[in-house]
Amino acid sequence: MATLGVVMSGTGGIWRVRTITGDTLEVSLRGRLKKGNADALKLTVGDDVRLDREAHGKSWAIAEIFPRRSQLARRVPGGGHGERIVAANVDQVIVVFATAKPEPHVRMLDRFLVIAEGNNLEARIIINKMDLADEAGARDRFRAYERAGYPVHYTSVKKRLGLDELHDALAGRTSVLSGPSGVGKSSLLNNMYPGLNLRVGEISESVNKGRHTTVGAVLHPLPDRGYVVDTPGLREVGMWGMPSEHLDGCFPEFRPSLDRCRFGDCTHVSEPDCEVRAAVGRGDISSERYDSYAKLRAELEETEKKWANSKPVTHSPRKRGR
Ligand SMILES: Nc1nc2c(ncn2[C@@H]2O[C@H](COP(=O)(O)OP(=O)(O)O)[C@@H](O)[C@H]2O)c(=O)[nH]1
Ligand SMILES: [Mg+2]
Ligand SMILES: [Zn+2]
Repeated sequence: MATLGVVMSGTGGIWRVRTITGDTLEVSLRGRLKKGNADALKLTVGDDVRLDREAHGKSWAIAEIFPRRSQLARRVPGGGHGERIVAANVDQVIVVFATAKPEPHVRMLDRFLVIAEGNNLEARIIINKMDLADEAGARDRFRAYERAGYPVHYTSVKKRLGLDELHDALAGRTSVLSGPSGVGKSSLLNNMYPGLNLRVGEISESVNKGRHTTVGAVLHPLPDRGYVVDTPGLREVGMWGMPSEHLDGCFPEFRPSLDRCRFGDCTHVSEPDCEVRAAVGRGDISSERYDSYAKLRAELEETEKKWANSKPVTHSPRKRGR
């Protein structure tokens, strides 16, 4: 007997899978799919799977992982090599910040957006707690993101602002919700989907503290067929060794300029006749976004240097591919 399902969460080798009939089963992974096995795909939240009933038993096991249409990956915390897949089959990344309490951190916002772009995922932004802000000021502050092409939702859970539009943007899609704790992610979801009953005011990171195996993300099915992935532990979010020369393409508003720099491999930091810097000078690219680019670029180059030094000497230097 077999059935199909989607992986909702996993800890310590036990996976919670929601089947197509709406049941939630706790299952394990068939041996030949386990990591260490050469062609095994590392199972993650959002994966579509086939479950088989164990012979002579009542329990089910994951027998097949279907190919992914997309994924969200991040670098392993602690600066190690490799990447961790946060979620599979993701349609969009939604980055949530608040106008205040906590203050928005635009560098972190830019970092999340680069991660979405680097994974070829659409991104949108939520600016919550609009009840604590002057509306015109808040919209001004995030105008550069709208100009870069990101949809920006200005919301307030307290005043119930912008929630219908946000609800529409989530319907029927798999969205990864990320952002610092305290900005109102759980409150937003509870308000739009009262059945979810997520804890408000709780730091999700602490849930898994002290455990050896953690598979951070949790997939929540939505009543209108979409899914939302709640991701703990994004404090350590990194850029999983993206090649530094790909970073400029992860800033959508830079793209029209990239072919027009004098040098084809322009880093847009100090080269003459750089069209990106010219666009910053004209005000076509926001200088804050450009500063984020320069900072992230330096960070990626630093990482590349470290990784190059730690490679075995028998290997000739080679560009990291994906
Ligand atoms: N003033 C105001 N407070 C909010 C709003 N949304 C959430 N909060 C409060 O912000 C705190 C953190 O909310 P929570 O949903 O747990 O944030 P999360 O950590 O991002 O999931 C709670 O005290 C909420 O009541 C809002 O729109 N306005
Ligand atoms: Mg929360
Ligand atoms: Zn340039």
